[in-house]
This record gives sequence, C-alpha cells and structure tokens, in this order.
Amino acid sequence: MTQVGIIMGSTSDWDTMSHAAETLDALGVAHEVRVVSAHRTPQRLYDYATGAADRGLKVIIAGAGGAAHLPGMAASMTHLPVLGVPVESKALKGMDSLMSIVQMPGGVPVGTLAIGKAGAINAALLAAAILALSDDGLSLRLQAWRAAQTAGVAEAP
Ligand code: RP5
Repeated sequence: MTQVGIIMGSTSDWDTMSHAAETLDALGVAHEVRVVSAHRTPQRLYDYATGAADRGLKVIIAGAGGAAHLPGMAASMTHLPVLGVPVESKALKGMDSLMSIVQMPGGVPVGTLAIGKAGAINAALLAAAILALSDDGLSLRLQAWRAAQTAGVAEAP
C-alpha cells in the first residue's frame, strides 16, 4: 500500500525530488510521485491534499521552488504530516523557497528540510522514521541504512 506521496510544483523539480524517491526505494517504502502545482493546478492540489488520508497515505513530501506555497497549502488541507523540500531556484538559489516553506504561521506546520538534494534525501529519511514508529521491519531497514552509511565513511581522505 502506498504510504508516502511525493508531490512537486513542476517537472523541473524532479532532478531534486528524485532523490527522495530513490531514498524511499532503498528503504522499501511504497510511494507515489505527482506533479501538483499550487498556482498552475490548484484544483489538482485541492483534490490531492483533501483525499490523501482517505487513500491511505501517511506522509506527504512536497517540494517546490521560488514562491513555494505548495507544502503550506497541502498542509492546510490535510492532517497528515507534510515535509517540505525547498527546491533551489535560479534567481535566489533556493533562499526564497526555504523562507516561504519554513515560515509557516503557528497552527499549520510544515517540517522543512534543507535546500535541494540534501533536503530531498532527508525528507525521505524522516518520512521513513515516522512510518517506522509502527513498522518494525522498516525500523530495522532504516537502522541498516544508517549503519551502512557509517561503515562507508573513510578513516582518512
Ligand atoms: C514552482 O516554480 C516549482 O516548484 C518550480 O520549482 C518553480 C519553477 O517551475 P517551472 O517554471 O520550472 O515549471 O512552482
């Protein structure tokens, strides 16, 4: 059953958001990927966010660049945890994305990650950690992923 929904404002965000999908793949977490723009496809966003919980999704990862209102709007229409990934923009290097995702007024949280690839990977890891609270198998896979990362760090350059 699909547990994580990865949404992004544009196909141009896929270079970044594919890292979230790859990380979920590595952890064996079923997910779906959709382009859902807050300003270009508002009805699609409404339908996606309001229907997400009923379809069985547990976590939404939302990536957007520039005036990145997608994660906040998604969070406003679902009680599911929403993790926001600021996509690096050309004009302001993703600082605009970061500020517009992280500065949610109190009451509608978006768990905001780092700009770009690191944020996409970490959003997937956080989504997995959330799901692992009630999934022992996933918890073990997540611990193994972390152990492999540790084992891969060289003692010297
Ligand atoms: C946002 O506008 C998207 O999330 C994307 O990061 C940015 C630019 O979109 P495109 O013009 O590349 O489609 O909605």
